[in-house]
Amino acid sequence: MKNISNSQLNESVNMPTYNRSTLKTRIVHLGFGAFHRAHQALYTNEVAQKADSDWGICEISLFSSEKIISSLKEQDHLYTVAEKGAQSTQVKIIACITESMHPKFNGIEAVIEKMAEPQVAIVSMTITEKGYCIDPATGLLDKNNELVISDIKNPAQPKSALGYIVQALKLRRDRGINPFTVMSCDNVQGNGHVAKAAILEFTQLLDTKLATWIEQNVTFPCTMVDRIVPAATEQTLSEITNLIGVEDPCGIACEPFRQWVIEDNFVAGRPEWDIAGAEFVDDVVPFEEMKLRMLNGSHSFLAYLGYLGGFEHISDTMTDLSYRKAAFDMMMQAQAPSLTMPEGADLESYAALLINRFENPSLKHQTWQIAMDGSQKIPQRMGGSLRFHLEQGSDFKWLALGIAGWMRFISGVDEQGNDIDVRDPMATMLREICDSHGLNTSVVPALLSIESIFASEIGQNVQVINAVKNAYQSLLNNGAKATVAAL
Ligand code: NAI
Ligand code: CS2
Repeated sequence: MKNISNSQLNESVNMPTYNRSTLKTRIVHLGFGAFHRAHQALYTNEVAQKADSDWGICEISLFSSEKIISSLKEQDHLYTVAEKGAQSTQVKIIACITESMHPKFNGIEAVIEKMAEPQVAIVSMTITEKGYCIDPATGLLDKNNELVISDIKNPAQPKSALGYIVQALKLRRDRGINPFTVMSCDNVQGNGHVAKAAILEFTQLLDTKLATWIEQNVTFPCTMVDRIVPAATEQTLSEITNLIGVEDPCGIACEPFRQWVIEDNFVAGRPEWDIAGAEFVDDVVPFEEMKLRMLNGSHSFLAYLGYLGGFEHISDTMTDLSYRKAAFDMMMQAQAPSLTMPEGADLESYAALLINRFENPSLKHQTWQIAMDGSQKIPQRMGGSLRFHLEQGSDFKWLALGIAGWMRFISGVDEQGNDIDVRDPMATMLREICDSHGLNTSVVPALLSIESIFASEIGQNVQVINAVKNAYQSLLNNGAKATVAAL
């Protein structure tokens, strides 16, 4: 079959010039999704291109994605990233992937054996917020999670990412092989701390000695990751075909901007990602908090209110001045005051840059896509800042409207009476609550009392209940567009 590895690409496309045969699988990555393809893999590719690096990646997806992994194999692990600015597009070919696996093709044992290979120094992850099997409000392991229950019963046949990592670390300890670093690249507040806490708690349930060994030997750096990478569509893939000259089912489009701030805490070495623009720092948490609250918080706000207001993409919401102003105010009035940043951080410029990124008309980032998994996202995008405003006695109307927008969205019916496809790991429970109340403000306290989303000091707070009820009532009476305009 004609593909990127065996065909003449368009003349304008530059293939990396480094010697791929010198790369070793020193990173195993879990979650070959849209984001990783345009972020960590691209940084690693650039390091190989610019320096004498032997860091290659084995790509593994534990859930679904069989098709993308088999396509990647068919094209010799090469694929395209198209960086789409408002005016122009830059194409990059990524060549640092050494191999790929999927438990469905290779079996669970082979995947664990790969992670246990002595030269593997980092196991990294983009497995979405729900992949950590935590209670979103507390950030601690959810022992009732069905994957956790199954993995504790049958640890040699894990299903969760936690189960795979722990099993691989067990093999390494038993064989006297050095441990690897576990690096989360998900949008999770304190992602390294959360990964560590979840893995240790999980291991405690299996083998306390192993838990102690992991605690003493494995590192879990926190990372702040940023690049807007919408899910690929037919249109994206056909644009990529036009740009490179052959079809690339693994191709992905993203914005030109990228940022990666990494806590420099690696137990077995790491690539020099700084060569490609990453920053290594001692404390990532303030940067993570800034990004999660200002970018992702306003993204979720725009996703719920935008979807309800009839906007398909984030860039469409930016063409409405009320939405644009509301997003900026959400960043500056609701989120920025709640942050403690290192000296010199300029949050106003950061907010202006975010609005500019959201405006990019070439990126077709669906409001529906961002609205997904709200139960996992809202606590970290809005919970911390809500707590801050309650303590300060300051205005939190943007947060109240964002939460009301989520509640209206998960009702499953839009403002025209059409069904909404609500995707969330807690969808069944949310559906039952919404159905039992209908489109009525009585649903607000019922949803606010779900403690895994809203800690009781938030969910039971009368001020919060009233503010969200008012916003919800306004959405019912006036619709999303008018409510945002009146904010
Ligand atoms: P995607 O849907 O393209 O890929 C998701 C990946 O996660 C797939 O490889 C899937 O196999 C894996 N996965 C899903 N559920 C899992 C589970 N329970 N356990 C283990 N693996 C699981 O999504 P995308 O865009 O790659 O985003 C993934 C994550 O990356 C996001 O949730 C977010 O935390 C982070 N991220 C995404 C950005 C973006 O703009 N797309 C930007 C910054 C961070
Ligand atoms: C988005 C993020 O899907 C979402 O929830 O808010 O994936 C966002 O695009 C990235 O975090 C940008 O770095």
